[in-house]
Amino acid sequence: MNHPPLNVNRERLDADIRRLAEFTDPNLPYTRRAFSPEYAAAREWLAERFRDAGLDTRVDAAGNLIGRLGAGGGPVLMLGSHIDTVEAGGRFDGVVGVLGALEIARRLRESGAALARPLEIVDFVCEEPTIVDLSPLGSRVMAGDVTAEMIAAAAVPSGEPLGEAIARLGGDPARLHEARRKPGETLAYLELHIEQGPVLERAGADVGIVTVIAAPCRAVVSLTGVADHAGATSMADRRDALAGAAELILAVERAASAPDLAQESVGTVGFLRVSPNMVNVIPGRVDLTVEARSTQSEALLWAREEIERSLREIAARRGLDATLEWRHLEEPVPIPVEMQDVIAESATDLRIRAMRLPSRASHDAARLAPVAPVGMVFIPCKDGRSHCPEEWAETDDVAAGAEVLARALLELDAQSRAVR
Ligand code: HGY
Ligand code: MN
Ligand code: MN
Repeated sequence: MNHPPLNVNRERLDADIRRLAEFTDPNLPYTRRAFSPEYAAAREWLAERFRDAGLDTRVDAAGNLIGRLGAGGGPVLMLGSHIDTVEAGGRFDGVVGVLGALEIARRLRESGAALARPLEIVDFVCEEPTIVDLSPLGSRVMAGDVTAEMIAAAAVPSGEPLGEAIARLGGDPARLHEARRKPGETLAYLELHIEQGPVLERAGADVGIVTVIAAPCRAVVSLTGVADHAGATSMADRRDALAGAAELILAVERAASAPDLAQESVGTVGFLRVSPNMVNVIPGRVDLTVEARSTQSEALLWAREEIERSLREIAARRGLDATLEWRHLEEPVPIPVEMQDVIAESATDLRIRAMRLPSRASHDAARLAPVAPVGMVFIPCKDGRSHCPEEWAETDDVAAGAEVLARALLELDAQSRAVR
């Protein structure tokens, strides 16, 4: 690979990351939920930055923000990620991928490095599970995995119809099919992302080459017992929905920590709502979410079946009614070895210490895999923390990751010249 380093502008990248972090819910650190006012304002700012960079900028029918460098038709190269966050999240999850892509596009223009293929950089709308069963929304629409009918039936947490929320961002659900990419239309999709775990930092590696993306499976669960007087109801007479939920939470933890699954699987109850949620009332109902993830399909299936079995046993023993609905099912996504290798070679040429590792988090890349060869470059994050205000990545690492990504992009572009 004899491509000159792109020399991403570290100071400009740092300033963009700091500025984007300012678009947050004023009452919460680093909260920019998809479709929120702060998200819309951040989108305006980002679109302006795309235009300043000389990119042909538009919002596709799904609400994805797309900046294009290079005219001409035919298959494109694509870089991207997302700028929406979880609640009280961080400043780098998704952000380093979008701003890293923008910086690469700017440096390509400034350096005059002409690509053979058009380059599109994308901020995918609603990557985080703001809508449990449709996120990551923008990349799934692009891959044909979310249809107009599914959008028409959905609403954002505020109750606003999802179609209207998408239209507010400049999308057009009535023309959703136009946002779809068929296999062959995208030569390669590359995503720069923080690892969101501790592996790179502990290994002293500067970048990670993702080998497989773990699959998140998410279920909504309700447990219904009998709300009653907390003082006058004997323990033997109770049907306490929250006590049942407590047992289920531990059962999820056990299922994910089973000896032959450990390391590959995780399980979490991240959301729980108690009704009526009063100090002197026995909880009559609990609604919660269960999430199971693994890089191994069979482990994921086992964990899901074990969680369902536990729920049935707990409900029967405690006289509770229980429902469980898997609203989001994914399979682990292996990264093509040739995509891993082009990234590995790129890091070697740049004398950047790299290692291959699985992604325990999920990403837009996972959803684009059915329609494009995908690759991911990870950078370390401090103490492996993410999805919290403590999330931190060094700008030097972001710049190094962007440099590796850019070199891999240039190589994929060069390889595509050979195939006309
Ligand atoms: O949950 C995830 O893995 C991603 O951050 N949406
Ligand atoms: Mn995230
Ligand atoms: Mn992310």
